[in-house]
Parts: sequence; structure tokens; C-alpha cells
Amino acid sequence: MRPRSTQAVLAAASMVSVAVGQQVLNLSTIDWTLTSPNFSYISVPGMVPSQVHLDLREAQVIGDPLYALNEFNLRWIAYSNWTYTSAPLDLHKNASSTWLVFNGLDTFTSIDFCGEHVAATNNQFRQYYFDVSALLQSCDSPILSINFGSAPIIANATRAIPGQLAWPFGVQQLYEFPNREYIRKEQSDFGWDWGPAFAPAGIWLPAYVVQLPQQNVYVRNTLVDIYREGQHNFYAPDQTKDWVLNASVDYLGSLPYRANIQYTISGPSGDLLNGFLSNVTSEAGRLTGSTSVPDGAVELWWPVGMGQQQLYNLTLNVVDSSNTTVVTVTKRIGFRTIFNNQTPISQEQMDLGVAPGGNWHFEINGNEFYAKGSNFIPPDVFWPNVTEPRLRQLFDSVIDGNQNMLRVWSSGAYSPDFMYDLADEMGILLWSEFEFGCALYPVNEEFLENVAHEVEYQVRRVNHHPSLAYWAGGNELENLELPTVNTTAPDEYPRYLAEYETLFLDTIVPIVLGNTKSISYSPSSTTNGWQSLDFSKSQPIAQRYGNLTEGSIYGDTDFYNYNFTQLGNFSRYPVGRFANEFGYHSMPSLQSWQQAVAPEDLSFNSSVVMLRDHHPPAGGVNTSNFYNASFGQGQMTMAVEEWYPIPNKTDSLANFSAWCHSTQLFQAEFYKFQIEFYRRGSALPERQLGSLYWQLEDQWQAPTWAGIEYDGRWKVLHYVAKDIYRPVIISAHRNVTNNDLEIWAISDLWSSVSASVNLAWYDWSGNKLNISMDAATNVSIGAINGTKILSSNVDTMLQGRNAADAILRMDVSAQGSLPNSNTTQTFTHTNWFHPAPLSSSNLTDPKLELSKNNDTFTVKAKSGVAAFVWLDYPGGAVLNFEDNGFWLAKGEEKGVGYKVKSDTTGGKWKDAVTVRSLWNNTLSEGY
Ligand code: BMA
Repeated sequence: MRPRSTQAVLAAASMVSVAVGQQVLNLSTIDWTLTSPNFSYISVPGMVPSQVHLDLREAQVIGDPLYALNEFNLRWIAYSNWTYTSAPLDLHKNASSTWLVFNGLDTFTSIDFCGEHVAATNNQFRQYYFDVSALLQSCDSPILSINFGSAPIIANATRAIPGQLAWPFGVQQLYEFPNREYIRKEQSDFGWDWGPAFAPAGIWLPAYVVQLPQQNVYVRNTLVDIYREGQHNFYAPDQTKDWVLNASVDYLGSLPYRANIQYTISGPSGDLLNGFLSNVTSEAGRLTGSTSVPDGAVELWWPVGMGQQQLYNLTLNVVDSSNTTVVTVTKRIGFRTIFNNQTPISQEQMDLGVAPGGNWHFEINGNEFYAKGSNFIPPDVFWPNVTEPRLRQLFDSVIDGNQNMLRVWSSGAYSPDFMYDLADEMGILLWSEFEFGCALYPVNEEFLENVAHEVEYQVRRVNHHPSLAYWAGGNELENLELPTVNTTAPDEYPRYLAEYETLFLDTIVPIVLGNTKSISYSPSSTTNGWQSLDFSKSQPIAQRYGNLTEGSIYGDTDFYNYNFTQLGNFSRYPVGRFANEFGYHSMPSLQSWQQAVAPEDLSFNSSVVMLRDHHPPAGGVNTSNFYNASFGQGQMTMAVEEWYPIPNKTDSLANFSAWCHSTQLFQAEFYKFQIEFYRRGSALPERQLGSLYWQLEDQWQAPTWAGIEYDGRWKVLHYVAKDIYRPVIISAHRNVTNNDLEIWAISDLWSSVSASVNLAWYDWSGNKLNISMDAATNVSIGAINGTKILSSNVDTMLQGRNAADAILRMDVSAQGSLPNSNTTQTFTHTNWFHPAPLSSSNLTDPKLELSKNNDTFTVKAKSGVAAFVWLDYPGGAVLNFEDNGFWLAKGEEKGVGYKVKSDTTGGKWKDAVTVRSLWNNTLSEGY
């Protein structure tokens, strides 16, 4: 049995409201049959929640969709229609009303019940509910049948409707199936540059048949909004104010006369507060009320590393006029304010050295903080495969990687409740987005109304989670799509801009502001921010766009540059207030490739490996597009050749492995230099306060930007990011044009720390070089700030020595404490600077020695400096080492612990752990 089935039932159970006298039939618990009008011979068991590919796979009609080139071989599934038919349902005829409730249908359905047509649906992200009471009365065999139309075919047909909006060539990013922008379905289901295109279909989220007695309700969605009195989405909340708790339930059925809402807030030591909500109003299937929670009555919720993740349970009882409970809803909540600050830079900030312009950063409970993290993509091409344990494992890696925020990229799907639950518990802030990206969208009435339903449902569903940090309208619309229109069709730009605003401002803003006062919104992930606000308008935001003043800094930044020669050239990096995307792709490990590719195809440029490289985007459904793939493969190849000793192993598998690994080294260095640059920006006029790299994780085994491979294995990037996301770091910043070098100690702790710093030059054999530096040794580093340790020039320092034989080791050790903690700790960091590219450095054999005891592997560099020491382990297990991809000085020894995430080797992986370093790239033998 697929693990997802139990998960789905569990997840479904936790979402059901509890009430007396109602019957909720969970459609996960009954038998389903999947057939296709296109293929009369296919009839297999189906499941809910599920998708067609998964059920066909379970019935062995198809093989593993992620294997080899099955993506292309399985296109027939996406081009066909599919029908899920239930067994007869055990329903009561005497219920007052009977409802079909679908939390998610993917996507185009025609729904029949008792042999009669009920409805058609066309939005994967809406909850749908239908009153089928009348149909049930005259029905002998209550069977539910849902026909799913082919999404790619319907998208094409929608595009072809006369009068349909279209955009200039190049504005809409085309991945594989075209016309995704016309439909409300996960946009990356039609292909993306890090994933395959399956365009799945199915009842992808829990579904129920709800039967209600008279004066009884089923709660289909609940909004809880917790904010400081007077709080506004666009301004800093006053932290001295009491809390307002606003609760609102969306129900089906009929409320009893004079219904009221009784609430209880309970914490770890029992009930804290209870009573009746005030100002209870009932309108159009919605019962709403609010209460006040005194400031000191509750503990605050904080993100990881900034304090505790205090959570409370909120119980809402809908009661009748005699205070008898009709229905109960419970939600886990937290008390925090999270504010995305886009206000103008104040005089006070300028007096402190901040460049004028606009702020762009987050504030938690009134505190600025440095956001460290990455971008989350759909972790599987089939969402029903995404179970709570899988996400927990992934989020464990987020926490172990020193990350406190994920940008949940739009153009996937809205995150399930259990994902926010995990984030609430673990303290991970989830920047969330509406599912639009890399395209402009239609604005006809039907489309806007469809989106309005989607936005309202989703905003209300997730608002109670303290981990919810932000709402953005869509991916890269302001910095990519709008400028492309402006250059390709300048005369028509005003019209396209107005259409963009119709959707992302006029339609979405009133819905967001009408439901939440606690979350900030911005129409585009990357943006120069708002220019002015006018609350006399229903849509108060006027965006700044290109209205920039010289010398001022606005907004967050996005940076991709595939010119591999520019590694570490910080003059190219954007100077902004927050970096929300940047990256370069790399290959997954040999172990991941082996899961998906036959042994004979395990080489860098085999057709199978190449055709799984979707960067630059394949640009259509052509199944042999080597042209684009060769660019992506070429970028990785040339980067390795430029910057590292070129692997040339006798054994072809070892050679493939070494090449894959080397692309990861480049990727890791590429991100490290940028993260150092952005973090240093916290001390510079840009007052830079965030680094979220592209991308956290993979959804298949392929060359992508991920730091974590599909099964959970860490690439070099995730280890290096973990290291450079430590609270206190030391880093070198070299101007590649004139070789000027600055060394900085940087801290994101909330109080200043006193640090000692040590700098020392070595040759590759590990001998200390006699180079004196005018560097500070004891410094103070301000709160979320940096201190320059040294300002010099590499050539001056080396005094004619060969840069290929000189490396600088930097150590910092600081005394300080984490935010909201009284415990003083020592924060350390070691970093290495190599003035010459590693490809031309005089590497020597460090003669690495590996030993292990029960829970530690110890590596020693016996002779010479070891760059990028890499502990490797075989397939069949997933674990992360405490540290990996590190450098060792000559004679240095490092004990490395590990955390096992899954293991099918019965512990045997331990005997097969190997160690290598960059030196191994120079060897023709071994891995
Ligand atoms: C940005 C992202 C994604 C994309 C990535 C890599 O455009 O927002 O859409 O996958 O870069 O190209």
C-alpha cells in the first residue's frame, strides 16, 4: 500500500470539524475505479487523494514516471480524459441536507452524482461544495463519478477562444506544455526548468460527503487573524498594544437561531482564556466574531534561533441560543507580528548611515532580523506523494542548514496545512505566494472571479499559522514580465501594466486586506516596493516600479548570471535591501542518478542525462530538444573547467561521479560568495537584511539549482550554505579587477558581540607564510552588522609570491547570545580565501585519513591543506553530516557527527563512507 494513503486519511481526519448529528463520509475510505474514455481496456483501482499517474503506477500499467525519459513516454496520460467512479456510497436518505465537499480537484472536472450532472470545475486551488440533497432523494445507488478533462488540451482550447488575451512573444516563459497561464492549475505541472511536465489529474486533496440534520453546520474553512490593536498590513505594529483575535467560520447547512461562538485558548499549562466572541455577525455562510487578548497573557512565537515557538490551541464552539454546542473547530495558533517593511527610509535611519529610498525587510515582533534561507519548490511532481514525514525530513534539513525562512515559490501549489503546522513547530517562516509566475495572466471577468474565490479560500485557510510570513502575488512579474513587455511592445505597455494591476492589485488586494490585518502583501516577489498608499481607495497601493531616485535603494533583488567566468565578481551582484533569488545549477550526485538512469546512461552527456536538463527551458513538448539542454550542460562543464582541476578518471563511472561533484563545488562557491556579499550588506548603506537562494530542494533527479537532492541527500551547496549562514561569520571580499581585499566579521545576532580574529597565510603544503597584515584582532561586531577587519590588496600582501601557492585562513570566535536568550555562547567560524583559481593552484596531496567510531567520523589532513573535504556515502541511506565540504589545515583533524534520515542498508552505509578532497580531481584513479 502506498504510504500516502494513510497520510491522506490522517490529514483528512484532522481537518474535519466535530459536530453532533452530522455524518461526514471521508471519500478516502471508499473504493474507487479509474477508467478512461480514451482507453477502454484500462480499469484500475483509484484512490483519494491521488492522481492518475499514481494510480496507473500502482496498478503497474506504467513504470516509474521519474525513470529515464518516461516523462516523454507518458505524455499520453496528460492528453487523455480520466474518470474516477466511486463504489455506491452509504448515505442516509433522511438527512436535512447532503453536500459534496472537495478540498481540491485537479483540475477540469465534470461531476456526476446518482447519474445526474452536478457541476463542472476549473480551478485546482479552490474548495468546491455542492448541495446534492435533491438528487439523493430520488437515487437508488448513490455513485459519484468525476471525469477529468485533459488540462493541456483544455489550455490550448482556452487560448483559442476568440478575443482571448495574448502577450508579445517572449513575455510568457514557455517550459513544455503551452498556455498554462490561461488555466488555474499548478503552473509547473506544464514543465519548468527544474522539473518534468506531467500535467497530472485527479482528486488531489481530501473530499467528503457531508450529511447534516436541521439547524446544523459543517465548517468547511476557518479564518483566525491575530494582530495588535490598530495593526495595519503596511505599517509597523505597536508592540505595546493588546492582541485582537478575529475568528470566522465558513459553514454549510443552516445555523441555529441566535448562534454564537464560544472560544477557549489553552496553552501548555491548561486553559488560559475563554468566553464568547464579541460582535458576532452572520452573513452568507460565514459566522464571524472577535475578542481581545491582553498583551501579557500570552507568550510570543519566534522563528528558530530567535526564541521559542510557543503555540496555543484555540477551540471555537458554535453554540445555539441555549449554549449547546453545534460544532467545534480547533486551530493551533501563535501570537506574533510579522511585518514586511516597505516604508520610506526615515531620517533616523539615514542618520545611522542607511542609504535613502525604501525599506524592504521583515520584522518579527517589532525586531528587524536577517532572513536566511532558500526557495521552496513543489517537493514532488505529484502532491499526493508529499507526506508529513517527508516534509519533516526536509524541514529538519532546513533547520540543520541554519535557515529561518523559506520563500514558497508561486507557480506550484498552495502549501498543505501540515506543512504550515511543521513550520509553526520548527520556527520556519514561510513567505507564501499566490500561484502565478513567469507570465502575465488574463483579466476577463470569469478568470478574475475564479482567482478571487481561490485567493479568498487560501488566505482564510492558512492565516492562523504563525509561520505564515508574507503574501506575494506572483513570481518575478515586476522585474521580468513587465520589463519584457516594455521592451517588446512599448506602445502597448500601459495597457499590459493596467491589466497586471487589475489582477494583482485591484482584484487581490481587497481580498487580502478584507481577511487579514496581520500579513503584508506585495504583487510581485521581486519588486521595488510601494511608492504611496491611499486608504481612501479600496485598493490603496501605488507601486514604485521604475520610479527611482539616483542614489536611493529600493526593494528586493533577484540575480542570475550564467557567465561562468564571473565567479565571485561582486561588482556584478545587485545592491538591494534583500536578496530573494539567486543561483546556478549543478548535477545531482551519482547516487541520485543511479535511482533514475540505467548504468549505460550514466555519463555527463548521455541523451538521457542531457534530456533531463531543462535549463534553459525546453521551450515546448519536443522530446528531443538537445539544443537547449546542451547550453545548460555546457554552463556546468565550462564552469568546472575554468575553476577546478578537470576530472579525468580512468573509470567512466568514477569520472561521471567526479564531474557531478565538481559541478556542485562550483555551485557552492557561487552561492557562498553571494551570501557573503549580501550579509556584508547588513553593515553597508543598503542595510541588506535577507538572503534566500534558489532553490532548496529537488522534485526529481536532474541538473537543477537545488541544494538538496530528491531523496533528501545534501549537495555541497547545502553544507556550504549551512556554514555561511552561521550567526557569526568571517569572510573575504576581493575586488577581482584590482585585487583589493577586505575581510569582514559579520553577525546577525541581536546584540553586539566581542570577537577575536585570527588571519594566517599558508602555502598548499601547509607551511605558514611570513606575511604580516595590519588586521584587527579583537573587535566588536554590532547587532545585525559587520566590522571590517582588514582592508588591503592581495598583490601587496603577497609581495611577489605566487598566488597559486598562497591561501589565507580566517578564524573568528565571538562571545554572545542568541536573540531572547540569556545564555552566553561562543560562536566560531573558519573560512579560507584562495587568491588564485583552484584550477591553477598548486594543490598538494593532503593525505587524508578517515577513521570512525560509533557516532563520529574523523578526518585528518596529514600533509598539506585539504580543500573541500567531502565525506561520501552510498545510495540506500539518506543522512547529513554535521559538516562537509570543509577545508582542513595541515595536521588538522576534525570529528564529524551525522544524522541518519532514512536507511535501507541496515547500517552498512557506515562501512562504505569514503573521503575525498579537491586533490582527488587531479588523480586518474579512485573516485
Ligand atoms: C527564477 C525562478 C524560477 C526558476 C529559477 C531558475 O526565474 O523564479 O522560476 O526556476 O529562476 O531559472
